[in-house]
Amino acid sequence: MAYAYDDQNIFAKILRGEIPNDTVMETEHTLAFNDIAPQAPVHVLVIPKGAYVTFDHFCAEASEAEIVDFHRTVARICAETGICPGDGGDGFRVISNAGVDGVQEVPHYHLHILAGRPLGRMLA
Ligand code: DGP
Repeated sequence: MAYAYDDQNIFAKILRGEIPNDTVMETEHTLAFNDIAPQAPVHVLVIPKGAYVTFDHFCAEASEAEIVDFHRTVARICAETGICPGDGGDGFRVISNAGVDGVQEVPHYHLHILAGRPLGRMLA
């Protein structure tokens, strides 16, 4: 695996405080903020603070503490937003785009949380 991290990407600038963001939740290893162009009533981006390009890069090289913190943060946001089916919410989708075929726009690993409307069947 050979990933070169571009520290001039937009999310790196957000992490350095060079670009403002609408923060939803922040932890030791993770930042979550609202997407600038929301595709649904709930559209939150969750990013690790570390320099990882894609899902596979993150899972291969991040520490267990970072990986657990990241996913617990995703789950906490879903719970606090009231979208978890197990708590009576209407559900959600989590997506991570990677590379050219995944149409990844920002080369800093991020996960989209989408909810608040019927999202349709999406396999492609
Ligand atoms: P993608 O890399 O294709 O998984 O999607 C990147 C997302 O990032 C896209 O939904 C739009 C969002 N985005 C791009 N620039 C900014 C920004 O400056 N601020 C915020 N909050 N979101 C951004």
